[in-house]
Amino acid sequence: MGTLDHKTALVSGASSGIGEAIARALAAEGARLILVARRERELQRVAADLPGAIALALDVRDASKLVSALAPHAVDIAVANAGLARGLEPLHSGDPADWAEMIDTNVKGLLHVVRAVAPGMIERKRGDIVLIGSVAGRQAYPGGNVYCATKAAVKSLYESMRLDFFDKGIRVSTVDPGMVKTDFSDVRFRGDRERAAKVYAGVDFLTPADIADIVRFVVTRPRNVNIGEVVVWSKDQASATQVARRG
Ligand code: NDP
Ligand code: 8X3
Repeated sequence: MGTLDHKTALVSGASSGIGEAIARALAAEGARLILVARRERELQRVAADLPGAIALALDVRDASKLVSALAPHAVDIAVANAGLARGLEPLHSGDPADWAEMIDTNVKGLLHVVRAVAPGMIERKRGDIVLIGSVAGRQAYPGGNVYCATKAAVKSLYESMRLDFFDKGIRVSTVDPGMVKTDFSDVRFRGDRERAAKVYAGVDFLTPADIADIVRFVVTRPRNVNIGEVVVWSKDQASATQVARRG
């Protein structure tokens, strides 16, 4: 018996990294998973390990497809995790197309996920919404500009969602990690693996499983408990800009 038996959990960005680990952790508690991301093959790889999981190859930027694909499902737990960074340039040399991609995915995509599941939760008077923010939303760092702003927006939306949903049986949480070793920096630097590897070099970084364990804890508390904001650092990271490196 798991604590999430008979629950349906949606995880966006479940095709890799933190989202994949969250999906696996919630499935281990008995939840039936709905996995959302764009790369179907990666989603199928994850779904193959999770009995009863449904893979929806979708872009969270497409609100109407998300709403219609999720309409047949009663989602008890939604983890809005899909997100990305592009580039690390100062604003005066940044690419507006990169800004649009980050804002559309990290802010509007997250809103689309919540908009798709919240009406059903309100009808059932019960639900859990977990946002994956970032320490980058609490402290800006050089070149982080638009990415940091999108994560600051996630923190603000977390506060708004609590106000919108607190009297409707829905718990809202934000889990805000520091450096986690995933494909995040490969994506940010568009496949420049050498540059991406330097981000994590010599650091006892967080793992996706560390974050998944926290999300699992958040959604398995007794119903009277709502863990609001969780900020998670690697022990080697003091702030967005201060990281102890060995070697
Ligand atoms: P990954 O690159 O490993 O995972 C990102 C996930 O988001 C993938 O599953 C990707 O799937 C999905 N995704 C991206 N864009 C879209 C889209 N338009 N529609 C649907 N899915 C999308 O990185 P992480 O696991 O590190 O990132 C997960 C979240 O954690 C992000 O929100 C990130 O900002 C946040 N975060 C990461 C930290 C880190 O240090 N790694 C620290 C703090 C927060 P696909 O490409 O298949 O669509
Ligand atoms: C991802 C963590 O510090 O690389 O949100 O931006 S950081």
